[in-house]
Amino acid sequence: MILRKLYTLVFLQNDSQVLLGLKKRGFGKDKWNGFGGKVEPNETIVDAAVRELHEECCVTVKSQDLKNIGHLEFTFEGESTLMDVRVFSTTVFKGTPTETEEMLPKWFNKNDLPYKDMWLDDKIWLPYMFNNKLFYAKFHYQGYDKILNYHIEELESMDSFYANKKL
Ligand code: 6U4
Repeated sequence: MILRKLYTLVFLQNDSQVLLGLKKRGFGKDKWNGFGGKVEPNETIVDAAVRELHEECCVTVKSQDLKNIGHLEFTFEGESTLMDVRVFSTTVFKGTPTETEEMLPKWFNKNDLPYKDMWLDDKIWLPYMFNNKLFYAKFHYQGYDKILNYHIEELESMDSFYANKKL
């Protein structure tokens, strides 16, 4: 039996840059990543995305400004959990990204990202995000530094993807 766990992942962008955070603790420590975390019981996915972004870098977004642009699934050899990660993006936000106990935020040029200190899968799907393409991708890892296999596809709409997907 696979246990599916829901997570959010939010990217703030402008024309040339994207905000990443250096994770200071927990899963993905020392990697540059988007902002997000577990969806708590009794909150919607988008509300979790808004909450985690604020908790991790003190930036405020309105839920209606967050665009769901992708769906990621991660499994790890020998583990029964599937990480179901809902990816969001926005160019509209309030506040200055500020370091917290969990994340050190920094703006990067989209064509000069610190890929060697990011999850290996990011370089496979981030180009979809930067080219405004919706995507679904799944990755099967051995440990945290090796992808055994993966699949990625462009989607026409997230709504029709979720309507057809059994979750
Ligand atoms: P706590 O218990 O508060 O430390 P929480 O913040 O709820 O945890 P966390 O930080 O474990 O959750 O969430 C993991 C974050 O990492 C989510 O935003 C999803 C993201 N993530 C997981 N695997 C990823 C991967 N391979 N590539 C990527 N982001 C990933 O870019």
